[in-house]
Formats: sequence, structure tokens, C-alpha cells
Amino acid sequence: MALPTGPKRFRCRGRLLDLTERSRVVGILNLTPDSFSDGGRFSDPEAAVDQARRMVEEGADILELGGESTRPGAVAVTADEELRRVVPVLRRLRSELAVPLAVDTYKPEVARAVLDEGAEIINDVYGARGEGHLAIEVARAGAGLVIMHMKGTPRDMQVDPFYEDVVVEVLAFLQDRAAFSERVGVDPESIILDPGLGFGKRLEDNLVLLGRLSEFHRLGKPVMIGPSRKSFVGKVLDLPVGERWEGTAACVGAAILQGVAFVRVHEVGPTVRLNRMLDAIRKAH
Ligand code: HH2
Repeated sequence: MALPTGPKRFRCRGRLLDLTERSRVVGILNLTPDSFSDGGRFSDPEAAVDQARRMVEEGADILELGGESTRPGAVAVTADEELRRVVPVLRRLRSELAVPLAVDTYKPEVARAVLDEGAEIINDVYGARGEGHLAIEVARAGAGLVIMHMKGTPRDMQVDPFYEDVVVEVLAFLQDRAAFSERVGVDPESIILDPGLGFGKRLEDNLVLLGRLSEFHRLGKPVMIGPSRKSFVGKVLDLPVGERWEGTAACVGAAILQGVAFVRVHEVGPTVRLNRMLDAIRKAH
């Protein structure tokens, strides 16, 4: 029996990633004082650049910089503050690393500034909602866009979320936002879809999504997931944030065998090895 697969390639700013070769690992670099699992560790630019170099040595395919935490209950920061955290590190990494650099932001003015600084992918946890100014910036730059599903906002998303059918609802949202982004000019081959594990989802919603990821191929876009160290993993294993690697790895395994192209993680080296094995199994099918 053949294992499910997604699209064959992803394009951003003139780069072409062949997704048939292997799955791709996105290394998370949080430049925030308050991220849920590594807040404050990389707020110093030197520490951030060292961590970025380490992740690339370990095999990260993409590095993703974030200047605002979106953990449940997080409070938004200004665009100026976000840029103050992200731009110096982005400039340093641009000049010394060859991997594509993504920035996790939902603010159009931040997206515009980081795209001007050479970022290649914008990861929007609000999924290009609203009037589409962020998607327009992405289109203008010919960049990649990650459209993630979130119910509500980080402030209220975990207050009693409810779905009739989480897969149907998330699929409909992603399909609508992808079509919208294409209408404002984003290249159809430059869009990645992410069901947004932990963003306005109950434990069972996250587990149902993880078991039904192959259904997302119907939308014809590469899929990304970000299970790394999240609280739903902690709930299943009854473990604190620092002890969730195996739980994260189980989610990555489920995802890769269903044809997910991108996994967004904090622990790059172990995930690269894990994926090499999973990709070998996939290739045999
Ligand atoms: N998860 C987080 C942030 N951004 N983007 C996508 N596309 N998918 C995700 O699952 C996702 C995301 C939350 O994790 P993290 O960046 O580690 O924490 P924080 O938001 O507290 O900085």
C-alpha cells in the first residue's frame, strides 16, 4: 500500500525545494523573553546566532525567527519591539548562512520590513486573516507563506474551544485563506498549510488532527506541523515542557508517514535523524 504524499515542490524567492527527496526540518529560534519552552534563552543576539549556527550544523533546512510569543495567554508586542528583536539577528544570519530564513509574524509592517531584509518565508499564525495586507507583502516579495489555523487569538484561544468536526473546520479555513492569498498574488507553489496544533484546540482535537493529516493533501499544498514540546504532549505523557522530546517525536513520526513535508521543532539534530529513518520507510512504499 502506498503511503500518502503531498505536492512535489515548494518555491520561495527564486528557491525551489524538492519535497520528493525528503521531509524538511524547520528549526525554531525564539528571540523572545517569554516563549513557553525557551523564553529568554536566545534574547541575546549572540546566543541566538550561536543557536542558529548549531541548528544548521545539525541539518535544519529552514530557520524560523520569532519576535513575539503566541503561547496561550500571550500579550502582543508592538511592531517596533518585534523588529528590534528580529532584524539584528536576521541580518547576521543572512550574511553567514545559506538556508532559507522564515519569520513568525502576523503583522504586515513587520513582514514588509523583514522581507526587505531578505527573509524568504513569512509564517502567519493568524493564517492571512482579515484584509490580507500581510499576504500582499508576501506576494510583492515573491516569498513563501505559511498559513496556520488558530481559533480566536492567543489571548483567548484556549478558553473552551469547540469543534463539530475539527478536520472539516480547519480544512475549510485553510482552503479559504489559501485561495484568498492566491487572489492577492501569492504564488500557489509558495503556500504551506498548517493545522495549528495547540492553537484553540482541545487535547482530543490535536490528536484527531494528527491522525488525519493525510486528508490535508486534498488542498494540494505542502503541510507543516509544529507539535514541539506543546502542552497537549505534556497532557498525554504527564511531563513538563523540558521532557517532551519523545512525545514530540511520536507526532513527527505520525506526520511524516502521512506525507507531511515540514516539521517545526526546537530539537533539530534528533529530528533530522528521526526523519531520515521515516523518509527511508516512506521511500520503500
Ligand atoms: N507554534 C508556535 C508558534 N508558531 N507556527 C506554525 N506554523 N505552527 C505552529 O505549530 C506554531 C507556530 C508556538 O510554539 P513556539 O514558537 O515554540 O512558542 P511561542 O509562541 O511561545 O514563542
